Amino acid sequence: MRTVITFGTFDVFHVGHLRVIERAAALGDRLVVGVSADELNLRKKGRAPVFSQAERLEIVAALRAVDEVFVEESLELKRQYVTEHRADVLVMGDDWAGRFDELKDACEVVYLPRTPAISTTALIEKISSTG
Ligand code: C2G
Repeated sequence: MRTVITFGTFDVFHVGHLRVIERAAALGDRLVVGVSADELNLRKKGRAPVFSQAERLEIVAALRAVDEVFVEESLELKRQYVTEHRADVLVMGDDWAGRFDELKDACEVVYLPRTPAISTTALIEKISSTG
């Protein structure tokens, strides 16, 4: 059993999120997803997500590719999450390239290319500029 773990906010869920989750799942037998806490977003990005942590968890948990979800309380707890969930592979989009290389002694670390031309920030801007 090869367990894959990935992390994200997954706010205003879009196809870029879906693709990274599906590609992560394809790298193993079981996919665990850490969904960032509202508090973590406030602290790191200075704003609350559009969708609450409970809503984001519910959406991600409903995906066919996802076996388990949990709340990611801190960016600095990656090693603990990898150990707790017995992850063999950590997957992130390549906007995070190099950022988790220190975990390579605990698991395989893979950065996947992001889906171009789509982001939560761009979607929020697009929606707020129409009408
Ligand atoms: N992503 C992607 N293509 C896009 C947009 C996002 O592949 N066009 C990927 C990101 O690279 C990431 C995942 O989707 O792997 C989730 O993206 P975000 O919700 O923006 O997550 P982020 O706020 O970067 O994660 O420990 C990480 C934290 O949870 C924060």
